[in-house]
Amino acid sequence: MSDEEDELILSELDDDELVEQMMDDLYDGMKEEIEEGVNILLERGWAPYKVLTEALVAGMKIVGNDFRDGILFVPEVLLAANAMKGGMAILKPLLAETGAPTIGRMVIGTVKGDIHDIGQNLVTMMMEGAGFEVKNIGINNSVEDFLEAIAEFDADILGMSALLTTTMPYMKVVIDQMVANGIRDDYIVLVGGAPLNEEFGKAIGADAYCRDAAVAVDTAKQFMTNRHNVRGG
Ligand code: B1M
Repeated sequence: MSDEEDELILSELDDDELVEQMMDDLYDGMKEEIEEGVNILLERGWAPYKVLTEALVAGMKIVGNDFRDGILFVPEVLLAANAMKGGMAILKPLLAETGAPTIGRMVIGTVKGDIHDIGQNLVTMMMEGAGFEVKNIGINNSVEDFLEAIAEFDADILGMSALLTTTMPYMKVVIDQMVANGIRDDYIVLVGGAPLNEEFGKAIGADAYCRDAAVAVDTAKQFMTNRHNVRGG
């Protein structure tokens, strides 16, 4: 690395250069630099959601592509994920700061066999920011984990996340068990994760597939409104 690069001062970069640099830093798993970049963009008046999507999520997409193409390997991707989480931790309270009244309760978790949690953590943050109460039960959840959590938390919505083509069929296992227990229609079931699509969501009996966290918020709001209308009369 040259002296010039050693002396790079993030706060001296303009917005475009900084975002580009943050993508490089995310790629290199540099958590402190990511945290600093996030803080600088916020100080410059960027909305937390803009920082999240345009710097962090966009940066993670590049990591994902190179992981797919065999350029990056698990240890590097773990470091990138750790750097991303550092940035998300700063944004979390800001996204949740709307002071909106609770509009619904959701349990969310990644399905059995799957340990990817960045996407569902992001959905959690955005849902909380929109006024939902969310219980995030983490990774690698069995049918029993999901069913216990929705009952205990008195959830309106069950959200399931899967990032692997090998784990996404487990969502159907959960939904089938809900049907067998006669509780399927008591909950709104939303599913998401990179390998899913709308067709898959329909095929497994979910209420909706959510492409990203913003869609998850809109979809959840829509279903909650319909639910209240039905209940109200
Ligand atoms: Co993994 N991994 N990974 N990985 N990993 C993927 C998913 C992969 C696509 C990479 C690739 O090849 N391009 C590939 C899956 C291929 C496939 O199944 N077809 C893959 C693989 C193969 C693996 C391993 C098998 C690798 C190995 O060991 N050889 C292994 C499996 C581990 C396991 O789960 N059992 C593995 C491991 C890992 C790490 C541990 C290194 C790390 C995870 C760290 C962590 O999460 N704490 C990791 C990562 C980081 C990725 C990529 C690079 C990034 C995922 C991510 O965080 N994206 C990923 C590549 C990719 O997705 N392009 C990849 C950012 C996040 C914001 O997006 O999660 O899509 P996403 O969430 C979005 C939407 O999908 C949606 O909203 C979110 C926000 O907008 N959404 C929901 C998600 N969940 C939702 C739930 C909802 C609603 C919306 O409910 C209502």
